[in-house]
Amino acid sequence: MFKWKISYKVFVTAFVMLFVGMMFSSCGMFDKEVAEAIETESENLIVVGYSQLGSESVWRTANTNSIQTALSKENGFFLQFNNARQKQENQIKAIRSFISQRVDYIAFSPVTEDGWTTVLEEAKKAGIPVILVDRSISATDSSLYTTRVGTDSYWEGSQAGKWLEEDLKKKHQEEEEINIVVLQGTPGASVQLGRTMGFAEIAEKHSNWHILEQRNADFTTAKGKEVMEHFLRLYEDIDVLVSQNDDMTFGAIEALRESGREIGKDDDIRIISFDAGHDALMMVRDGIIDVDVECNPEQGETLAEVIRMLERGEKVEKEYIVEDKVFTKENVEKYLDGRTY
Ligand code: GZL
Repeated sequence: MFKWKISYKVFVTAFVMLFVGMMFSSCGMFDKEVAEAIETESENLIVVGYSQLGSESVWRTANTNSIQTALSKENGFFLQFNNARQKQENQIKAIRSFISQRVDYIAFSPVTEDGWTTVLEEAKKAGIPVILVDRSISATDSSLYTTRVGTDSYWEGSQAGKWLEEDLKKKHQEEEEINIVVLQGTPGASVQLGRTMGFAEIAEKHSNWHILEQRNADFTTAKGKEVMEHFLRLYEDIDVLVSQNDDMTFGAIEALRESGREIGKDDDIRIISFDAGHDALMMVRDGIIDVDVECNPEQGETLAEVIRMLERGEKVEKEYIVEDKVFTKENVEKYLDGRTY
């Protein structure tokens, strides 16, 4: 059966020309140049519908900036950008609207890893390639997306565990009882599951490590402070805080300070954070955060390059992992100046 697949550009141009024509034809002023300008405007650009999961953290802002900068008109893209405000149903609505607009590509950062099969099957049926950015999905049918550009959250979690092993060894504390609390990110988010599992699998190797509680703090500073206050009320002796992003870490530090806990001294609570944004790295330099495992938000360039490869008909990998580092007081100084987020 012949499949109608008019591209976004043709669809928009036809609609706009009709609208503009109706506007001007009534007064005989239909301007051919206007229509041609509009057609030119969308004609030579790659149209990308992007659903961003929200704006919950410093990291997300940097990630959004990176995507909007890379997918600019000057770089050959026409970007339809939607902020889902942390709601999966908003992302699904946005993806459906991109499908009806017949964009050339759909890209999105899935707020949680489940619940995408139906809408991605609709995109597949419409013949629109889908690219995951940042987080991943649990869909068993990997043909539902072309590729993912992001980071390895399991690796990040295990780096945190390995740092704690080394730090305890360095301070001859590997035999001591270690009480740990964990501030987790959004429930069901692939990054939260990966970091949790990566750290837990290291912790399981040490019978003297005790994860007292892991609790969701939504990747936000406010929630991070609230949950840390809860931990401080419940647990007398906390040796390590694992906080799955810098924003929650900032909230936890506020709670610790308000509770009178001394932080930044050698025998204080160890603070392990993730993302490694500039402000958090200043705290690493000052000994307040002990280690910060980077999660590079600057994924826009890689996304743009992958789309260009697809445009040229080239084969792409199933995954593009952007490089992460682990920052401690010993190595952070030399990275502080050059950072862009
Ligand atoms: C990481 C990203 C996470 C960051 C948080 O891949 O999805 O979401 O760690 C952000 O800061 O909110």
